Order: sequence, then C-alpha cells, then structure tokens
Amino acid sequence: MKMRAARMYGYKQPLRLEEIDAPAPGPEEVLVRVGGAGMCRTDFQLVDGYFDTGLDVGFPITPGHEVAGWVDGVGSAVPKTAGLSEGDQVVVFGSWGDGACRQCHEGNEQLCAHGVWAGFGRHGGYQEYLPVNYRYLIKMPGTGNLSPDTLAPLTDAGLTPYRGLKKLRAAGHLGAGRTLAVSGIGGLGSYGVQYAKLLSGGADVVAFARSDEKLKIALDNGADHAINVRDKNHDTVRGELESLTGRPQLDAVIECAGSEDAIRLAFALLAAEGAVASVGLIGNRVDIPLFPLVAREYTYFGSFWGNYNDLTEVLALASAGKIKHTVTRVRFDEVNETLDAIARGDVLGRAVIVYD
Ligand code: FEH
Ligand code: ZN
Repeated sequence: MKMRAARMYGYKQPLRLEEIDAPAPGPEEVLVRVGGAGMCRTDFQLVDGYFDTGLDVGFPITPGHEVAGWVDGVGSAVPKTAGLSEGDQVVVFGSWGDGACRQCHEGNEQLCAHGVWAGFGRHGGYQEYLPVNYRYLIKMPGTGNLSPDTLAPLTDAGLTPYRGLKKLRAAGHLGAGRTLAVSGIGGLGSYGVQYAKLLSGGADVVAFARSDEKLKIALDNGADHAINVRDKNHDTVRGELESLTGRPQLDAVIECAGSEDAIRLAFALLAAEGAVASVGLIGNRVDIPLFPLVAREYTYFGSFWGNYNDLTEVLALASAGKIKHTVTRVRFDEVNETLDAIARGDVLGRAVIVYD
C-alpha cells in the first residue's frame, strides 16, 4: 500500500512531498490511518534546526506529533483488552517513554530522558499511516463534532496549556479575586483561555496577544479581558490592566507563546507570591530580576506537553462539549506554505493536515 508523506531531508529546507510504502504495524503496534495531523510551531522549529543538537535521528524525518485517525490494522500481539478494532476512531498520545525511569513509572512519559516523540523520527503525522504502540492510543467514539481534525490538536495544543494550568491550580495560585493572564493566543492559547475559565475557580482571565484577531478568539473563548501588547512597554500594559481589572498586577500567568518579551512582561506584572507557568517553546533564554523573584516569592514553573492522564482529562472535557476548537484544515500539498505561515504567526487557532 502506498501513502503520502511530507518528509525532512535536512534542516532549513522545504519538506519533500512524496509517495512511499506505508509501514506495517509491529506485533504490539496498531496502524493508524491519519485523519488529522496538527501543525505545531514546534514542527517549524524542528525543520528550522531548533532541536538539531538534541536529535540523534537520521534523515528522513516525518514531522507531526499531534495525531488522530482510525485503526487500520492491529498487530498480532496487541491484547484484546486494548479494545482496539479496525475502524475505531483513536487519538495518539505522542510521547513514548522507555518505561524504565522514575518519570515513566510516575506516568510522565513526556519527561523520559530516553523517550521517543512521534514526529521526531521516521514516523509522524505528516504521513497518511502511522504505526503506534497500542498503549498510546485512546479510543474516541465518533460522536458529535469530535472528528480527527478536531481531536488531533487536543494531543498537544489542547494538552500543553492544560498541564500548565493544573500546576498553577495545584500550587494555589488561582481562585476568585485573583487575576490570571493567558499570554499568547495561538494554537495553545486558544485552549489555554478556556482552561483558565474552567480550572481557575473564578479568577479574572486576561488574554495578552499581539493581534486583535487572536484577541477576538480569546474573548470568544471566554476571556474576561484582552490587551494587545504589541509595541507597548510594561508601564503601558500595566495601566491598561488596571483600568480593565481594577488591579495593576497579575497573580498567575500561563505563558503559551514562549517569547522572551512575553515572559519578561509576565514577571514585570506579577503580584507578590505570583507564579508564571511557561508552556510555550520559541525563545532560548530569559533574564529575570533576582531580587523581586526572592523578595516577593515568585514561582516559575516549566511545564512540558502533558502526560497520558492529562490527555484523558482533556478528551473528557471535549467529549462533554466544554471545549471550543479553532481549526484551519490544510491540504497535504499546502504543508510547506503552512509551516511558513506558522513561522510568521499568521495561523489562527491550529492548522491541521487532512488527507482528503
Ligand atoms: C512537542 C514535542 C516535542 C517538543 C516540543 C513539543 C511542544 O509542542 C509541546 O507543547
Ligand atoms: Zn507541539
């Protein structure tokens, strides 16, 4: 069987759109027919060489770590208890640990030092068929609006801010009377705003972005306020924050862009005992003033992707119709142009490849 695949043969060059042999599933694998492959900014960064020192995989690489589709073949050693049959709609948990380290044993396979990520090696969602170990598939009945093009973004864009907000909530930084900012309203932030309302126990939610179009998505998704921070200094943003919320400070920030300026702004606006959770990946380093970090007891969380159980919670929210989705469907032959658009920040919500 042949399949379409968009593959990397080197850094900083367009993906090659090819027709190659579809892989056969190994004994413990299921062959997933990809119905939706989210296009993440991380995919652009992969092609651009952001990970070139950390990746020891050979070319060609098929990007795509945000995948949903249907079961197309079941390996001989997949147990019946997995409950997977041809035609089932499934979501792929894209981070596969070695099962031997503390992080894997506590369920955080996304933190495994020897883990493998879909889309960072031979197979990824930018190909029509993807072999996946049965342990990393979650069956999702094809009910309502939950089709693979809507489900795929939940495995990263919808998962990553969720884990970050859980950290802020668990550490006591959210609640009524608090001000929570969602910084960066791209693929992650469009979900982050929704979780900010769902998980924060009544906090005032403020969206920060650099475009009015994206801020409209934030308001449509439940943000109480929106501030366009493009070309504004910290004092100007502080003044707008005070006029909107009555307070010139933030108690918590979920930072979804990863931009160094956005992180500096977050710390500049933080109230005493405030917390920032960085979930976005673009920048390389930030400089944070040390005295206020200590004297005002700030907390800075790194939060990466999400674990399997975080994903099951996100899917439960989606199944209950509690999440809105902003998806731009992309044809296979538009993949390279779409990666360029992602790099410019020109995509609203999440771009998803569909193999129509
Ligand atoms: C995913 C896979 C590998 C590196 C970074 C990512 C982010 O998109 C997680 O949100
Ligand atoms: Zn991603």
